[in-house]
Amino acid sequence: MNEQTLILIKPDGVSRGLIGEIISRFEKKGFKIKALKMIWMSREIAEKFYEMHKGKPFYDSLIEFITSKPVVAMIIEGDNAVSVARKMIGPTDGREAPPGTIRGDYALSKQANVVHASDSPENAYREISILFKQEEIYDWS
Ligand code: 3AN
Repeated sequence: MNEQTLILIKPDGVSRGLIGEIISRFEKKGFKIKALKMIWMSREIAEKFYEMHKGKPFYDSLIEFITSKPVVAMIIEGDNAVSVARKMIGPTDGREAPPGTIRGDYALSKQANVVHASDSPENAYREISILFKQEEIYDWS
C-alpha cells in the first residue's frame, strides 16, 4: 500500500555530517521525497512530537536532546513506507541494531540514535501534521 512516513535526522546525525548519507539510503531504496527541511525544534513542538513518552524516565533528557541542535525532517512516500523505513533504521538501541540498518551502522546509543521514523501510519500522519504545512509537501503526480 502506498504510504507516507516521517523521517527525522536527529541532532547527532546532523552534526556528524550524516544528512546526505541518510537521505541517500531512502532515495536509493526507491522512496520519493515529498518534503524536506532543516528545523530547530522548539520545546513546544518537541513536547507535542514526543507526547506519548511524557512521564517516562528518559522524557526530559529526550526533549533536551531533540531541541539541542537542528534536525532534518522529511516526508518520504512509497510502498509500505512506515514498516519499510522502520526496518531500515533498526531497533532503538544503536548497540543492538544489526549492521546494515542506519542505527546499526552509525549509532552506539539508545538516545543519540541518529534517526527517527514513525512507528505507525497514524503516528506518521500525526507527526507530519506537527512538522509540515500542506504547501510544503510536493505532489509528484
Ligand atoms: P524508536 O525511535 O525506536 O521508535 P521510541 O519511540 O521508543 O524509539 O523512543 C523515542 C526516542 O526516545 C528514541 N528514538 C530515543 O532517542 C529515545 N529513547 C527511547 N528509549 C530510551 C531510553 N531507554 N533511554 C534513552 N533514550 C531513549
